[in-house]
Amino acid sequence: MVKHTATSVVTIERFIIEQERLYPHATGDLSAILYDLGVAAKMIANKVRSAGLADILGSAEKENIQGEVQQKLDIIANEIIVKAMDHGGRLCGMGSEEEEDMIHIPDRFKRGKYVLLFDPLDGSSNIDVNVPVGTIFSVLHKVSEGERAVLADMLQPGYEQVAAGYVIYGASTMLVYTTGQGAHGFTLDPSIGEFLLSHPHIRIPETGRYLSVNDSYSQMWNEPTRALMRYYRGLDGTREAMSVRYVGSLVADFHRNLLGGGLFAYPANTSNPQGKLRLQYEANPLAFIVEQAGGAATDGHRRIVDLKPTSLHQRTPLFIGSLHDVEAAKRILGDSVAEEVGA
Ligand code: AHM
Ligand code: MG
Repeated sequence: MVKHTATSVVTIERFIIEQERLYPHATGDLSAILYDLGVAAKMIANKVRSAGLADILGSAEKENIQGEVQQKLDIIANEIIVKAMDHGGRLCGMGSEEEEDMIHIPDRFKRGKYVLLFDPLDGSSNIDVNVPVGTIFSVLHKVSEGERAVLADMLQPGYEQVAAGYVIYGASTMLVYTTGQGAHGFTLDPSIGEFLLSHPHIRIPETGRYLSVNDSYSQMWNEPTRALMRYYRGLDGTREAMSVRYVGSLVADFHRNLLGGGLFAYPANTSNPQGKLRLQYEANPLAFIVEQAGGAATDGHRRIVDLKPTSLHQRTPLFIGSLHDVEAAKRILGDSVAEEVGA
């Protein structure tokens, strides 16, 4: 791979092309998908930035100044991605956290050999209070015969992902992605409208500083989960206490922990016995990225990317982040999660 110095200006387009050259048989289709996702991300970033304003301007009649009916931003983000991705001729189908069924590519467009799974606007309940939200995506090869995607194409385990990434709409907009050659981050320069390479070869510290978990569920956790959280907080005297940081926006919590070291946990609880987060739209793509950065992800018993999905919107408990902290989750929870999942 070409080595970039701190002073090189590398656009995401150039970086994607350089990565493609590592695969002599690459057709350019995956590169085009990633590039189109970058364009969709810029469009969503623009909507997110003006969200508060649009609400004020549209509040009287529920219409904005262009006369369009106000829509929830997660629906808008969903539409932006579908419209940006459906006509490129590289995808044969999509799955979105916002849509119950698979999204087919209209007959008027050419179909390709990839499927795209995405959460268009994760953490969207945070929009109203100006807290970062994000988009998460996962790209898989089509495995079925025929032109159209079928459910089996969407239900592949995470280790089959060919690319995955997320966008965080925060103080700046960042896109982080992997194609299995490391995890790389790009920051949107709003003055030129380009994502520029800012975080090449991200490495997550092996032991984390931060613990991200919604503690208000502690009464609904099983005893091993409570013991694990006591361990992370240093209450059992075997480790230094982690600092608790919980935004409640997965991408924001994950991003901080990826760069600074830490663990995000959304364990099963009595009201969410399978956890809350979606395997294909949230857990798998972030697991691919964190593993590429030297971290890990588990449901407490098995590696996230080894789980075999059985439905499109499957949920999973998730412990993701710094390697040693994820290993602790497996060590302390392993047996109890194995019992819950019947493994
Ligand atoms: P969403 O996909 O409906 O936005 O829900 C996912 C979000 C994550 O971003 C976040 O980590 C989690 O839900 C927070 O859940 P809770 O409020 O139960 O802590
Ligand atoms: Mg989500």
